[in-house]
Amino acid sequence: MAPLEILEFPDPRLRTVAKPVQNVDGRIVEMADRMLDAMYEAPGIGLAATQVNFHQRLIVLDVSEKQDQPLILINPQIITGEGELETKEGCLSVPGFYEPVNRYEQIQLEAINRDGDPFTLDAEGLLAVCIQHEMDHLEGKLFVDYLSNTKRQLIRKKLQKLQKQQA
Ligand code: GNR
Ligand code: NI
Repeated sequence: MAPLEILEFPDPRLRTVAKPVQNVDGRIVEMADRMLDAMYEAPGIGLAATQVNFHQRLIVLDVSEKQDQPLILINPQIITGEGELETKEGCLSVPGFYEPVNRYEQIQLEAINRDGDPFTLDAEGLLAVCIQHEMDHLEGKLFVDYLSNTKRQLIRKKLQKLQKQQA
C-alpha cells in the first residue's frame, strides 16, 4: 500500500477537528499500523491521524530510544494534568522548526487500545508532552499556535516558499 503522506503547515486540512472513533474495526487498526510505519519512516516520535488527512481521534507514538515500543491511542482523553514542562517541540507537519512550548509534566489519560478495550495511562516527561502535542492535532491545533504571531508567520512564509520549490 502507498505510504501515507504527511500534511504540512499551513495546509488548512490540519485545522480539521477529528471525530471520535465509533468502532475499532479493521479499517482503524490498518490506519494505525500505516501511521506507525509513516512515523518510524519520517522519523518521528508521534503522529496524529489529522496529519495524514484522516479525521478520527487516533494517535500513535513511540518515545522509546530503540523505537520498539509502539503505542496506539484511540479517543484519548486527559483526566488530570499536573506540573509544567517546557520542551523544544518539533512537528512533522512543520518540518525544520523547533521552538519551546509549555505542557503538563504529568498526565493521566483514558483511551481505547487496538483491541477496542478502554485503558488508563499515567504519562510523564517526553511521553506526556508528545501525547498533548498529538491531542492538539486532533483539535486542529499546531505547536506554532503557541508562538508569537510574528514567529508563526515567519515559519509559514519559509515553509510556503519551500513547498512551492518542491511543487
Ligand atoms: O517527532 C516529533 N517530535 C516531537 C518532539 C518534541 C515534542 C513533540 C514532538 S511530536 C513530533 C512528531 C509530530 O509531529 N507529531 O505530531
Ligand atoms: Ni506534530
